[in-house]
Amino acid sequence: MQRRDFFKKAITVAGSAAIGSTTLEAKEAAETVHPVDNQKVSEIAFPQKRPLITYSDRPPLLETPREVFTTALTPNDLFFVRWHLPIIPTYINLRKFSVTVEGAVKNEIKISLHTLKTEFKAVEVTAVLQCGGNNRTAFKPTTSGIQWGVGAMGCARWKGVRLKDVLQKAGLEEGASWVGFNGEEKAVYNETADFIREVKIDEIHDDIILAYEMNGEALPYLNGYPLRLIIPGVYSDSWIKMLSHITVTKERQKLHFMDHAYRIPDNACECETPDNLAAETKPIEKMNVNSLIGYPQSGIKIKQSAELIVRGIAFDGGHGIKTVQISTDNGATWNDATLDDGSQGPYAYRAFSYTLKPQSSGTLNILCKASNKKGEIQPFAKDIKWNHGGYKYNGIDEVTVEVVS
Ligand SMILES: Nc1nc2c(c(=O)[nH]1)N[C@H]1C(S)=C(S)[C@@H](COP(=O)(O)O)O[C@H]1N2
Ligand SMILES: [Mo]
Repeated sequence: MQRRDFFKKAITVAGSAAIGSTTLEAKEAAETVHPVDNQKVSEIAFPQKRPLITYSDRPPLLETPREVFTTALTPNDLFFVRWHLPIIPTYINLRKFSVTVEGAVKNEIKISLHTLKTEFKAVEVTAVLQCGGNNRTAFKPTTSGIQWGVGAMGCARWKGVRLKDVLQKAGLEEGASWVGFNGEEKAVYNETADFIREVKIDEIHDDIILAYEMNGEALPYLNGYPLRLIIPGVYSDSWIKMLSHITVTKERQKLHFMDHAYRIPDNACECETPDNLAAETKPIEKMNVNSLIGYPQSGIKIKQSAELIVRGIAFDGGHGIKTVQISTDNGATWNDATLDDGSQGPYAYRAFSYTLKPQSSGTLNILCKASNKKGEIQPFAKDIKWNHGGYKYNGIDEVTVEVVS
């Protein structure tokens, strides 16, 4: 891609993301970005990150390259990044930083990071953080939003305190039903909605935590330092980063990012067509079953005489992975891959491997398909149902390599 072109694209995406996902801007982004030539690792690294696939630098939109997905944990410095608003504080004073719990609570409280770490029980959970728009480029026709490839996801071990314990400290008022979460970043224009997401109080469980550590280190700045919400099993749009305000309400608030974004058709197939959009929508919420081949990557050459170890990861919304299967005959027959021991728990990636010996030289397609303990199976890419936001893509993954004798 020409340098000039690249900047033009970067600016268009940045502009649209900065202003928020009004239909017009989102549409503009979809029309201007060409997914294929965007799938390149940048030469520039952001703080605490190695170079990543870069869609915008303001706000930062960084994708993890496919080859990283061969292990159950994703390194912090390769973990993808997504922000909606561009003015992200570059300095957090930990002496002053606190998370405020306000609204329909008995006592409004401000809790410092130090208090969270010393006066609340520390808990840990390993969980996949996946954007609802991960692999959006696979939808045909193109849908609006960031044109992510396969790497708008990652899996980390999160450490922090239970949301439940923090809410209990403030004490809920009678009738309290929703909790809203807001981070420290700001929009360019006052008119732009804050990125606030809400969770239903009766859906809060012990694994929903306010995390201050990721894979044994303080959260990286771009992944929400110093504190973020972790909701295992659901898409990451509500995993608010740089969390500073928790607002309890009795009624649902009217919020742009709850009412207009991150919603899918509220019908049995969760699908629609561009000419006939669904009248009713619902939040995307629980993740469906999914898997990805991290190695080999499409385009590489494999020696026919050598064994090839296919590696990748599989996950779902917490029911647990049952099988990962590999096909080398375009889905006619399937063989079980070997899964890791699953000791990271039901919300984590399961790393898999499968050893194959190419039968002949020429083009070889390798497909991988996961199923979960609830009986859900990934569909073939051609059977994926379309939705206008390009959410929840989970088509069977495929890479194509060249076998040489
Ligand atoms: N404060 C804040 N938190 C946020 C967002 C945001 O824009 N601001 N985006 C959400 C979305 S849509 C995603 S996909 C994840 C991305 O998390 P990551 O940047 O750590 O990968 O953060 C979520 N939390
Ligand atoms: Mo997202």
